[in-house]
Amino acid sequence: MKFKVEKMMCSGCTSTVKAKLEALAGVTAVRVDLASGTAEVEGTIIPQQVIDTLQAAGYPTRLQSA
Ligand SMILES: [Cu+2]
Repeated sequence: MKFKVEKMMCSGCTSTVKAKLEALAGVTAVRVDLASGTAEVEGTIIPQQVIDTLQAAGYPTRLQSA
């Protein structure tokens, strides 16, 4: 599934986002793209969990495509 992640400004942000997502149970792969402000997540996880995790880290997030 793909998410739109707001407020990622630098490679430090993308590293943080990637690490937060990789730490979630059920996630098998994460790709974060700074230019488009998106994160792709593979695995068995509910979208709201991704949204809540990134929101808590300071990055407003919404589901872009399932
Ligand atoms: Cu940053």
